[in-house]
Amino acid sequence: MNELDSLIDGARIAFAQAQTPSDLENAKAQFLGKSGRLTELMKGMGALSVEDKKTRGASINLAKQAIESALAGRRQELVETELQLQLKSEALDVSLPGRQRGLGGLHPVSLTLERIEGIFGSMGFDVAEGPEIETDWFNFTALNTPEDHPARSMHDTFYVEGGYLLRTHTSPMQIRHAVQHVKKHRAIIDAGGTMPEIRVIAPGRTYRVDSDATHSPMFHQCEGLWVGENVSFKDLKVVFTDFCRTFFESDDLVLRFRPSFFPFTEPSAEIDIQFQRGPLSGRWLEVAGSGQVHPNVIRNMGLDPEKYIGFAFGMGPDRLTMLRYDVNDLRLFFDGDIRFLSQFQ
Ligand code: 2NM
Repeated sequence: MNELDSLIDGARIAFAQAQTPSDLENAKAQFLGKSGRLTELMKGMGALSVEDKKTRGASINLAKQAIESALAGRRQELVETELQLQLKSEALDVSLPGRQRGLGGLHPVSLTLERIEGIFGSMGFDVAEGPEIETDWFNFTALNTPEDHPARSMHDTFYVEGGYLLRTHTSPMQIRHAVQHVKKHRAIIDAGGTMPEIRVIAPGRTYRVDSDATHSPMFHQCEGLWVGENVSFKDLKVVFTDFCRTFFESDDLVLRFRPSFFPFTEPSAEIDIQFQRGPLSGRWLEVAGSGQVHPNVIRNMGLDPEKYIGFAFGMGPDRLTMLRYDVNDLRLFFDGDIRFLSQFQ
């Protein structure tokens, strides 16, 4: 192998060994640089004859071209390799699942309210919803609550600006609904005809100045009202018994109506339930208050208490939720801890 061929071979080997563009530039300098091997050969031509210079020059030029082409080839290879590495390191796995928005769900108390509405709905009750900021009239006076009743004190009720208050129960909604109903059927009533019965429940948020393990300043209530010309305590008992058995999915659930007192009903009764099976079996649990709507309240609905009679009840959906799901601290419902709340989905 002549000197020039071995020089070309040497260059190819050196270029092949270069792993980076800067390696390659160093290798290039060794052969094509100012004091590179090829340049040295050219400098050595000075002593040759004109004839020899021609042939030698042509040979060196060919060698130079071969080295430059080897260099260009290797450069291209390195660019390719670098691109492949970059593509690999920046690769996206398009088959990975995307970042998903968590599925929302209903609050356990909302689930209970939906359940209550479904059961009473199937028994022909409407659902009435209305203001949480109420007037003294709808929250107390219309419900036959005396001026000096302790529930009206600032220790028990949240008063807000303008003489308004945060409703302490959902009964004011019963009055609002009854008044609307009576207005709608005024003509029939005045003509001495038969007004369609009022059958309604009022679920929603209520507020009292109270806060411990079993009381929250905001809590839920659901009141029920049934007014007609021919309604009796028997109807209240049947409806509420059926409700409790359906709600707790327990056909042998027993109810007890215990005499009590409320300003808006007379007579009044506390309603207790007793499970016959399960962890709570045998214990009496208070779940609602009830009674025959007081004649003064019937009058405030715009009806004649000599002709119309009503039965009402009020229960706490928060407590019903605790019983149904065996939760022992009311505050868990209102802490907003997603780990607790997501268990009910
Ligand atoms: C209760 C207990 C007893 C009640 C009364 C009325 C109305 F509007 F007819 F007067 N609504 N709800 C009532 C009766 C509520 O809760 C413990």
